[in-house]
Amino acid sequence: MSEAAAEVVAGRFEELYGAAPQGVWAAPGRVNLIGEHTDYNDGFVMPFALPHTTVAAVSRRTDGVLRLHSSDIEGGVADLRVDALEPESDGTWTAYPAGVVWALVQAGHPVTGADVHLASTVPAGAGLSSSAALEVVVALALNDLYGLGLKGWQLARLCQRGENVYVGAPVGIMDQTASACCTAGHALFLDTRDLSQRQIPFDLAAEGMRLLVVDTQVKHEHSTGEYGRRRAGCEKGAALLGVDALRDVPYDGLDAALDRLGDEEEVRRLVRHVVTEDERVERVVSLLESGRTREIGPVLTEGHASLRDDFRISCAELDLVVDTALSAGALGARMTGGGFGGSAIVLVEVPDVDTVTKAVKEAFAAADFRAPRVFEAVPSAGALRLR
Ligand code: GAF
Repeated sequence: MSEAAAEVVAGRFEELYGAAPQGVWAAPGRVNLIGEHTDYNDGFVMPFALPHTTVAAVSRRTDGVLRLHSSDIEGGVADLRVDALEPESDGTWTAYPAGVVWALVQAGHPVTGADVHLASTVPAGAGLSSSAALEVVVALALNDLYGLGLKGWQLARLCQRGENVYVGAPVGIMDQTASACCTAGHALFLDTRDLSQRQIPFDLAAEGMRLLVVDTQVKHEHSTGEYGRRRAGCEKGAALLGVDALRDVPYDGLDAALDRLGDEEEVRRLVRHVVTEDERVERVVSLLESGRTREIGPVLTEGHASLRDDFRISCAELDLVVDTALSAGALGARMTGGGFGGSAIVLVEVPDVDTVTKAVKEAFAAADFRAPRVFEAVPSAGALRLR
C-alpha cells in the first residue's frame, strides 16, 4: 500500500471528522496455500498475505464514542458508544470493527473510543479474508494509539473473539493471524493449537512460476449455516474418537479411527478431510523447505479433491477452475478459504499463465457463469503502520 493511498484515506478522514488522523494503518487479505478447515481442529494452515489491504485512518477519543465510516459501503458515519456494544446486536459491516473494540474492552484494555475511516482493496465475499483485514487493521491501530503492547498473535485472538462472539460467525484463527503476522516473500506455517509460527520462504517468481487467484465472483457467507455445520461435525468426530481435537488423530491411525466411527458416514468424511489435510500441509512445508516447489502442485490438487468429495464445500464454478486449469497445463489447483464460492488458486509455470487464464475464462463463458477475475498473488507484508 503506497504512501499515496495513505494520503487519500487520511484526507477523507479529515473531511469527515474535521481534523487529521493520529495515524494510518494497513492490514492485508490472504490466500491460503494449503490447510483448509483445519484451524478450528487445532491443525496446521499455510496462508500468505495478499498485496490487497484495508487501510484505516484512526484517532483515539476519550469520551466513549466510536465513530466508523467506510468509503466502500453506502451510508454515513456510524455513531456508537463503547459501553453500549453488545454481541450480535448489529447485522451490518460495523459489527466487525465494533466487535474488535468490544473484545479489547472485554479483555480489560482501556479503550475509550475512536474515530475510524476505512478504505479497502480486498475483494469482499471472495474468500480472501476481507473481514479479517478489517478487524486486524482496527485492532493494530488501537493497539498503537492506546499503547497496549499486544503482539500480532494476541491481536489475532482478540479479533477472532470479536468475530465469534460479537458478529456471531464461528470462524477459526487462520485469517486474523495471516493478516497480522505474514511477511513479504513468505507463507506462514501456523500451528493453530499453540499459534507457533514459521515463515517459509515462498518466492515463485524466482523459480519461474506464478500463483494465480481466480475469484469466481460467487459470493460466500460464513455466518450462514454450512460452515458451522462442518465445524460441529468435526467436533462430533473428535468427541466420538475421544480426542480434544481432530489434530490428535494421527495420519497413520486414520483407517483405524474411521473404522471406529462405524456408520457415521458424514462424520467419517469430515474426519478424513481434516486428518489428510494436516498431512498435506506438512508435506507442502517439507517440499518447500527442500527446494522442490513444483512438486507442491499435485498436493494442492489432492486438497481440492478432499474439499470437494469429503468436506463437500466446493461448487460448480470452483471445480470448473480446477479442472480447466489442470487440463490447460497448471501444476496444481484448489479452492481456497471457507468454500461455497469465493476463489481458487492455480500454480502455473510462467509460460503457461496466459493459456491457463484464457482457458478458465473461456470455460466460464461456455458454462454461462459470471466472468471470473484472475490476478497474480504475490506474498506480501502483514499488517503495519503506514504513518
Ligand atoms: C474461513 C475461516 F474464517 C477460517 O477460520 C478457516 O476456517 C477457513 O474458512 C477455512 O480454512 O476463511
